[in-house]
Amino acid sequence: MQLPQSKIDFYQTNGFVQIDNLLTPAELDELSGAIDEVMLDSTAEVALQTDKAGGNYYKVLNQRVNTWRDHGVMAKFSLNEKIARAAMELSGASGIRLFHDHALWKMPGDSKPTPWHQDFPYWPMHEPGALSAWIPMHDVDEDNGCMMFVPGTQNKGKLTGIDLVNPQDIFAFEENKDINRNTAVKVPLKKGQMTFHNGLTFHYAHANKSSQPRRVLALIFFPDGTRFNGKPHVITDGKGLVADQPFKGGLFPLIVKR
Ligand SMILES: O=C(O)CCC(=O)C(=O)O
Repeated sequence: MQLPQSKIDFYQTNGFVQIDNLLTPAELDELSGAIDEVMLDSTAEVALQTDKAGGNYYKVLNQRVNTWRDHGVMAKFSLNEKIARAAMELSGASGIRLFHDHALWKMPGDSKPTPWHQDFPYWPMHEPGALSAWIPMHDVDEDNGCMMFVPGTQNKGKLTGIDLVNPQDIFAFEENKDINRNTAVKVPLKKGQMTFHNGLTFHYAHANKSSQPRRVLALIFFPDGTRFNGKPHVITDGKGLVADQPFKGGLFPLIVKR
């Protein structure tokens, strides 16, 4: 095992966990340089979603997906075996595939929080189990967009997806009346620390009140064997996937297996 059992137990119980020093400072510096390049490269063949809801989405997140297909150094990290192995150990999967990578910049200025949501309702997958690694390029705290998680909420199952621009209050859902939002845990991170969270765990990120972009790489992994549910999604549209069949092939690479 690469991770201590205590980290795996924490993740299984709470639906998120902090992991330290999976990447070396030199690796993080290399990744940080590459993520800057892909975010500043307007020719890259990636989905830039700033036009959603008349540009208001930009106040929440400025994002690009599947940077690994455009930039070799991003590929080196998005397909990094240490990170994927951690995801495999935490999730208990027999193998881990990459769904997509996600450069997540929260811009300074009129920044909005990323509202409380689950990720899984947005993903075109039948089985839950997918999880994200959230890797900041620098220190993050409540002033520049660190995350919060509500422990145990991964056990709520799949709920209605939240509109990230005009958000519903997930805590007001009838099925969530038993959840106390004050149990949410704030997770400031130092450079070199990262979190993993289950796609079902309720999470939130603070607005960026600093003067610099908050720069994060999120990697979305799923257990080998997860089946495509046939619903539209920017990552899968036009890729010839067959509904109800497991994801496979080089677009969703199997990075590690037991
Ligand atoms: O980085 C953010 O602001 C939110 C990230 C998020 O929701 C996620 O990685 O699932």
